[in-house]
Amino acid sequence: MVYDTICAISTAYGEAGIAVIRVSGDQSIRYVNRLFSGENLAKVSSHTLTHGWIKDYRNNDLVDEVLVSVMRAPHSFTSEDVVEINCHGGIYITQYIIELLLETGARLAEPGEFTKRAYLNGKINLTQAESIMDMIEAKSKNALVVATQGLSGGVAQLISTIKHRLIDIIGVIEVNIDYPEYDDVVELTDDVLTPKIFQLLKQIDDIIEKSQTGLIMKQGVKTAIVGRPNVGKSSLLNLLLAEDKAIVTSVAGTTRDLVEGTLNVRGLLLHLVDTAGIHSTVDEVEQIGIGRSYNAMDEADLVIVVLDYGAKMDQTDQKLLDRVRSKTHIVVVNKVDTPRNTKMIHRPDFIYLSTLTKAGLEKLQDEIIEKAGVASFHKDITYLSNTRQISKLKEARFALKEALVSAQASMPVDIISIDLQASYTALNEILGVEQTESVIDALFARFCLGK
Ligand SMILES: Nc1nc2c(ncn2[C@@H]2O[C@H](COP(=O)(O)OP(=O)(O)OP(=O)(O)O)[C@@H](O)[C@H]2O)c(=O)[nH]1
Ligand SMILES: [Mg+2]
Repeated sequence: MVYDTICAISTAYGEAGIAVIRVSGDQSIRYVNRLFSGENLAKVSSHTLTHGWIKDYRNNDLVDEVLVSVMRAPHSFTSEDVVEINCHGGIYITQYIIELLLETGARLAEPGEFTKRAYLNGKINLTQAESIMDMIEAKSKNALVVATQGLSGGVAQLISTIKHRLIDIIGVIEVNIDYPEYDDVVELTDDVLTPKIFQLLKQIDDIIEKSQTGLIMKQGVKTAIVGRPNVGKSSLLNLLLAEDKAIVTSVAGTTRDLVEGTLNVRGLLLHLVDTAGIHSTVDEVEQIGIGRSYNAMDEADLVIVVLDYGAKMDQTDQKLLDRVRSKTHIVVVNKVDTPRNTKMIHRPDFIYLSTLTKAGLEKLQDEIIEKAGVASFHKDITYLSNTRQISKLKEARFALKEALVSAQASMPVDIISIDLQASYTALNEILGVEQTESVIDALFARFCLGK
């Protein structure tokens, strides 16, 4: 299928050394040639860089000195003729060149349209397209690892393996010829279908379970630091961030609003929020701050409750511990460099730490990795980390479970077959094999411009 020719600035908006303007479509070389002064781009070899000038063909004004790369179909990102203009990265220059391209007949690309073309032209499947976005958005090495697995086809391969096993099961029903000895339906469902479906369900369950790790690696963990005033919450935030971000004083009630920061703990992204110390107060400002502390705690994926080694645990500490019991949490007992309060309990699951001497910091980092559920993360495992893909896989699992129930109840095989087909359709949707136009449009609209 031939689409119209699109153009966009592929680099970020703003002033920079260079900017890249990308043009894709069967007219791209002709359109750029119109503004280009230098060698005839229609004659240059594919995948070469040509030096020249962009000229305003309306008045012959020179616009910019550029390097132009030509990548001919089908060996380009979109599978179409692609021309990239490397110009100087000025806001005016780039807008000027885009304006000229639009005048020649190109159309401004929509967000994600280049990647959408790559998908529509069969260059990449949907999981790969989604991975490109994930790569651009990756903020840690492991998030990038997960995304590159998708781009290099690991996720598609994983889904294809499941698809093949499912086809095998559907085949048992469709082509009973392989099992001529089973002229009895009950025997066929009991001996062949049930164990095969069961095995496949186990494999899908495993992928879905691991996808949680993939998701966490991609998105990071929202972590709230809570506790009574003066226990050292802000000191802990500063220690973890290795930066004096929050104000620390010996005055109780120093932090009155949320203080946020993001850090990388052994490849895991932690979105930290330091909160106002929780206690009962009549101060209106503090009350509002404490309300925010509770909200931050409720919204967090992980809560770090800080206690003071030199103080006796009181009702507020106890209330906080009760509140986080059902949440993923870590209890940190801070200020271990000071004398222990005799009433401070010792528990093996508490982390004893000093933000002053940094004693216990490594242990806390270990515990964060453990509690975040990513201790088993391994860069060689393929993780699903895209919520659309995961929800489709869950759909496939649901239909397969229905098929299992039917098989176990020795229902007629055509009933089982309907569920197996539904499962198959959901798997295809992960890869984008059977995808409606509106879903595709919505999906690529999330991309950035010029990608
Ligand atoms: N000795 C010692 N003092 C600490 C330690 N951590 C924090 N402090 C001190 O404890 C006091 C309170 O620290 P902050 O970090 O401001 O405590 P906070 O929990 O944020 O307090 P609020 O914001 O008021 O709720 C400061 O004087 C810190 O220097 C520690 O590990 N050892
Ligand atoms: Mg504080």
